[in-house]
Amino acid sequence: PSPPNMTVVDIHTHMYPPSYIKILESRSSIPLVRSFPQSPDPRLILLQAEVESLDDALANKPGAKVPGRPLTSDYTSLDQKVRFMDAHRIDVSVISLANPWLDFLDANISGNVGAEVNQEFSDMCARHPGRLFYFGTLPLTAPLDAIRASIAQLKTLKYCRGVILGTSGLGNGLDDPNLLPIFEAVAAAGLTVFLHPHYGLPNAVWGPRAADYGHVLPLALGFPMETTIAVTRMYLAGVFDRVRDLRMLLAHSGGTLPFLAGRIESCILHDGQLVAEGKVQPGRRTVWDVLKEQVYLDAVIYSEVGLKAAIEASGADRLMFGTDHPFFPPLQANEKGLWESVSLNAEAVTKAVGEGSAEAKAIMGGNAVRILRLHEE
Ligand code: 5CU
Repeated sequence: PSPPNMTVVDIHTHMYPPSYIKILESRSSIPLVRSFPQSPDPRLILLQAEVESLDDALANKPGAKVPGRPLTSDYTSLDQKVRFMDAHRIDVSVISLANPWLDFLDANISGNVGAEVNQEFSDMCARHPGRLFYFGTLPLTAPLDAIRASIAQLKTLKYCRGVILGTSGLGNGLDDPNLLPIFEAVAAAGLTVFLHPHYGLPNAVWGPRAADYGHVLPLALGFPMETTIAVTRMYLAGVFDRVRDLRMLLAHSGGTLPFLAGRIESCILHDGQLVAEGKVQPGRRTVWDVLKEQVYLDAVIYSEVGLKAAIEASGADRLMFGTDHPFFPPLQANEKGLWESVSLNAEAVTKAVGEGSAEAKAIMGGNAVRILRLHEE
């Protein structure tokens, strides 16, 4: 158990259920799972930035690096998830399918796969009542009716508290007007959107020496910029005003949104086109307003500097602790099975708001219990 008077909730923690792994094993383009003689575990290859190393390894190119990341039982086993929670004194986890969700599935199968995956998550939560909740997954490549049916299914599933969403939407991003009915239906169902990156930035941005830098550039910079751009596009398209009940939890403390909100606002105020079109009226809701009214941020930023910006932007009552388990495992196992990626995030909370403070308790779990209604079964 966590320290007295403190419930620890992890709202950013992923799994790939067995049926999903089977799909990845059957694929020949990313995302896929493949075994290589150089690696004891199968490899999970997800990102566009990993395609070159995948091709080199498949072609047995001399000096080719083993691509992707090891697919350990941490990604697939519920028992392992609960062991991880116990080792890190996490009382409750809100689990979600990891990227790239159902984004790559053909329209004719994604509705059924989505229904199966969402039911698997529900069944996993039912095995640990009160300790596990989840964010479901929408079959966004399926026809609109199937997406609506999925939202209706998720609304009835006892442990579901929201939907995890990437930035591609129906294929044209989250400012796509065709996505508005989906956002409206999700909001009306009382489901929080957990916005998570996957696509990063185009590979060319990382330059010709990208292979020398491992996964650092796409993960540390590409992921947060992707989130920042997606939410800014939504803001500029007026999505938050059109769907006032929409609540979005942004991964990685909102990417760089808390840091860049002032610059976004200034660019809006100084944009001749927007001003001429009457889009910059006095009394309009600013990015700052949306951050405080419709956005929640996770606390997965690994440093008190980023966390303080998130607190300034959205408020300590809108931040929620997360781990990003099972990504970022320790490279060398330690005897207690503790993960540095977890302690960095927990320490950032302590350093930002003080150990044992009311804000620390809220960020570590109280906010999640209130916002995601985790006291209700
Ligand atoms: O290490 C990675 O690639 C990832 C990923 O794909 N998704 C995620 O949530 N965290 C890290």
